[in-house]
Amino acid sequence: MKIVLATGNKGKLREFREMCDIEIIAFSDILGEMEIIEDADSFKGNALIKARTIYEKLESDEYIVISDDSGISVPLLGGEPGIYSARYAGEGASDKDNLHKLIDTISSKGVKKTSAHYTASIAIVSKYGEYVVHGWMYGDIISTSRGEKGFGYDPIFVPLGYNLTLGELDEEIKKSISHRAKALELAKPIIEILKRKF
Ligand code: ITT
Repeated sequence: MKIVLATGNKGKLREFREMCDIEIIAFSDILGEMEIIEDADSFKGNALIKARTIYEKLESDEYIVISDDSGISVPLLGGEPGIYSARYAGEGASDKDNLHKLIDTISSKGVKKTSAHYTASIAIVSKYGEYVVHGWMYGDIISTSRGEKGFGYDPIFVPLGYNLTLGELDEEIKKSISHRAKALELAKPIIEILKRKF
């Protein structure tokens, strides 16, 4: 039995590896790079598409496949970018392009700070069934990028109860409060039970 992470996002892979004490293989190390069409209308739906696609491509029932679909939602923008966070600035946009699009969008509304939250949906697919868990992190986004830590929208996200962005805060703090950490806390016992079944 092996655990495979169905993500092409290096930031997610790093965080999963740092937060789990089990060996996690990147799907690309087995299957090479692959584009997966994420056309569901929810984080849960897209997480399931990614985990199911990789599970099927692996063509072996000896794997537990985990995926993460995540994003940032801004109530001022009607919940955008939400499930479109990875392509907010268009198809093929980089993290920096998306970050600057969000800064420009809130700035154009005359706002320097507004509430936002991250969502992470983690799907687990194996021969013993499919599971999905969620985690959230609430805070504000600001119109100035600060700090180099984390990835994606982290340089403008200030978690509730803090004054610094996730780009500036110690990475240990993100690992203790993040949407991904919270979803993983729910995913870990499921993975443990599944591991024992193999
Ligand atoms: P995979 O689908 O291959 O996992 P992706 O980057 O396309 O990689 P998503 O479709 O789930 O992943 O999009 C998530 C986007 O939301 C990601 O590109 C980031 O911009 C943002 N995001 C999610 N979690 C984040 C976090 O912890 N910190 C900063 N940005 C995050």
